[in-house]
Amino acid sequence: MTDLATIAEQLDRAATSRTATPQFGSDAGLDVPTAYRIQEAVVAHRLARGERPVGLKLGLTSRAKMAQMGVDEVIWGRLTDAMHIPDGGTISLADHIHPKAEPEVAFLVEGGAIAAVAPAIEVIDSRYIDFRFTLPEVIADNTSASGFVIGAWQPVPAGIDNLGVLLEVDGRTVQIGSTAAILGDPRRALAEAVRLAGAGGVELTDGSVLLAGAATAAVPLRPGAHVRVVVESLGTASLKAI
Ligand code: OOG
Repeated sequence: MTDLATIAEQLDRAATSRTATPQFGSDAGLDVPTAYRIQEAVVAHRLARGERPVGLKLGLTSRAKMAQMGVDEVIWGRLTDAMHIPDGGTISLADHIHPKAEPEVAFLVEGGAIAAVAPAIEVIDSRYIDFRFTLPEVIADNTSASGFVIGAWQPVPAGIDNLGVLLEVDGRTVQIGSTAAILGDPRRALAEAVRLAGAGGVELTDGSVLLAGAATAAVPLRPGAHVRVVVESLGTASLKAI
């Protein structure tokens, strides 16, 4: 059984040195509750460097993502201010290991309810070699969280359970999906996040952002790629990889 702090340090070092780490394997004896404690310790390294918590993300909320990653349980991770990329902004590939983009819907949480919604892009960057991990391993790695772009916040429309979602790279559509892929209706994401994170003693305070999980599989970011997410009725969010 490897010590929690050692695993957390190894994952933090992989992120800061942009060098993927091997999986910990079954000898590490990781289970899900332990993995969330490691995640907390991994994020504590970021907070110690001055980052601020700004919200939570869900992962593997769609069949497409579960199938892509071979893991079939909803997971959650922590977002910090340093992960925020302005809409239309750039990300430097040199600051990442092997980043991928996925189309999402973001919620602004106030008073325990969804106050606004926005189209979003999540940048995931597994700290494990080849983006391969077990369920506890990806949880320990803060569910691959690396960056996020949020488009313009919108008032909550009457229905967001079946909006078309496109992921475009350089103007070409590379993934097509629907918000229905996100737990059947992305609004469920709030209840799931409250339940899952609450079990870990973490709350969505006023002003928190919640990323509801990808609607389609993720696509690798290549140098110069211009990525745009279009969510029907909500608008767009974009970034450029340099
Ligand atoms: C895990 C994180 C997946 C999502 O939205 O499904 C995720 C991964 O695929 O590396 O964030």
